[in-house]
Amino acid sequence: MTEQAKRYPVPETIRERAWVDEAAYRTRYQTSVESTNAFWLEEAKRLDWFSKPQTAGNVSFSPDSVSIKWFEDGTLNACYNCLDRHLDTKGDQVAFHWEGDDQAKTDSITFKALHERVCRFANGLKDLGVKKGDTVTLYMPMIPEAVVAMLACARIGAIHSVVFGGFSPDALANRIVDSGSRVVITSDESVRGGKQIPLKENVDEALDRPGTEVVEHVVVVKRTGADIETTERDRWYDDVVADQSAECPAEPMKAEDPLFILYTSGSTGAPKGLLHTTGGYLLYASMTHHDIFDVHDDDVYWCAADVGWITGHSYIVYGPMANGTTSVLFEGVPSYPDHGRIGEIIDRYGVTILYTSPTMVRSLMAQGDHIMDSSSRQSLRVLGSVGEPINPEAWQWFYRVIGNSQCPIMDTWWQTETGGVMITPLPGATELKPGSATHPFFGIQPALYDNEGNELEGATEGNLIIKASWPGQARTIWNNHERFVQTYFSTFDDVYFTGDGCRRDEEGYYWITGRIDDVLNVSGHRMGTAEIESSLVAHEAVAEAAVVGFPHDVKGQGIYIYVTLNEGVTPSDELRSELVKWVRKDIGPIATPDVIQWAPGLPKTRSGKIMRRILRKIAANELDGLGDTSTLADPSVVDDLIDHRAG
Ligand code: 6R9
Repeated sequence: MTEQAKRYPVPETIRERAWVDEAAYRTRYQTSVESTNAFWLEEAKRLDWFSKPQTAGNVSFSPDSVSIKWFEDGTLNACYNCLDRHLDTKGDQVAFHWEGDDQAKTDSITFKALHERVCRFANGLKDLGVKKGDTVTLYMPMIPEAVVAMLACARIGAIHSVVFGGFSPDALANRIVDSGSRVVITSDESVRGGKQIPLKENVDEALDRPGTEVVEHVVVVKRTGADIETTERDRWYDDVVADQSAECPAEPMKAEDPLFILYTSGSTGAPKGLLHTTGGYLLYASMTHHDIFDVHDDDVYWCAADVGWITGHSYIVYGPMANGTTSVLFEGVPSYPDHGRIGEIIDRYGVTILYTSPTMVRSLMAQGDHIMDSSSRQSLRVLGSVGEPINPEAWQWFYRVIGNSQCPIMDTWWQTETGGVMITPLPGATELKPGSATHPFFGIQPALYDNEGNELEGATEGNLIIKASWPGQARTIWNNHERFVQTYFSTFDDVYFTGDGCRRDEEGYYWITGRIDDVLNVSGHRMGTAEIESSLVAHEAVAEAAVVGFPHDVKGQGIYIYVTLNEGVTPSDELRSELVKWVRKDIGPIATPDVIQWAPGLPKTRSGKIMRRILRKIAANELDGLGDTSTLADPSVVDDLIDHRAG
């Protein structure tokens, strides 16, 4: 039997105590799509509402009137649901076991202690003039203060916009300007793999850019104590919280009031700020977290993502905290001080649920099985994967080596736009097939369309769309509803277009095949080819650039760039490394090009459109399948590109 065809039935020990078994999945799924509103009103009881909603969805996917609302008449506070409501029963339970990059640096914070810290900082933010509806940008390492800051914003009704700490000053500046943030929260430095990254210096550089004058204050957490420059607008975090009361009422928010903005890459243009609102998002994050990881009170849960991504928002902060789950928060990287780190953390805290990415699995797999010898990982019960397709070999290794062949793997497919997981197994309900995200979560109605918008039935492959709304869905793009409509609701009528391709097998299992647009997925990080191209053409030596993805053993996809230089510029290795540095500096290390090929010409149609299909094939070294090149303005450029393939 091929690896891919192997199946993994639900382990008996898991089924016995699972919240959802196979029969329950079937009946509840049926109800969720047949009586959608009644289903979600019932599920809404998972949250504590200041006033309970009487209505569920009020949605239009029609392109001229796209509008998505859930539980409109309800009021609640996300922070209250994550902290206050646990205090009576779980006040002394650990909310986060924090482990620093240096493993000697740790902190275990109870729900009660976290509540106090959040209230003090929330009061501090108020003193800095932050009000309900204001946006606040966070540019922070994986330290407890990042969670404190997110929840403090939610507590007072401010909208947080978390920018991943690996982004450059320019990328940060663009996000600060677009979101209109009046306050930025950062730290002196961050530490990853023993190296310091100058976050505060990056913020200062970002705030030199035009448009950032809206920023009134920068709050700085002392992480390393590095000697940093300070300006008038800076406030030390410690000073902001000093003398603040540990009481701060949680602001009653309408379910549709914004909770956060999170920027992500699209196929064209600048990154877009997806807006998530309070009630529907929180319900969907907590319910998916509860059912997909089958979370019980004695679990210790670890999502090894960064809070700068949607996975961190939904499955480090809001989902687990709303469920009162004890979690691990890890500042460092899996390879430092050595590759045994992940296993050692699992043993140290008795982690029962591990949620990570295929890239991390592949990077450990490349080291060989022995790197797991320094840990037993016997506490693990359930594993999860997110961010990109997991190839069956990596799935098997994750299962056999990390999970000791005892733990089912939840391959969860979802997006920044979806707020929470959409297609996934459930531990007590789903027979697994390595590489398949299996079945839709409750309330989710996926379908496969051909390019003309006809629904395809049975075993087939096509464009993945979702037929009806769900509470966790993003409501709009900040400042640009038109782009929201254009991107997700104009390709096909009356459905949400995901941008992913997908196959469905004879048994109705879904297999995500990857992006069908010009979005790259490098180590689970989304990047627009257009963003990288516009960075390159801003360099004085570059006339034109075309970026495509190519298969990469560890990262899933690597970045392959074809560069046409300006007249008179001589290609050289120095110029190549200069361009690599240029992109890293402009966008951030996650956009580091893997391969740059000099291209005297790019394959274009007669109307001037770059034929990326051909460039992708050359990058992947699939030279037999170039297809029809007769529509090219100059077919000979293809031969030149093949002759000079790089990498
Ligand atoms: C959560 C997250 C979304 C894109 C998505 C898809 C890819 C995510 C996946 C997966 C195959 C999975 N993706 N999970 N592909 N299997 N289990 O990653 O959000 O950063 O917005 O990326 O990631 O292509 O469209 P985001």
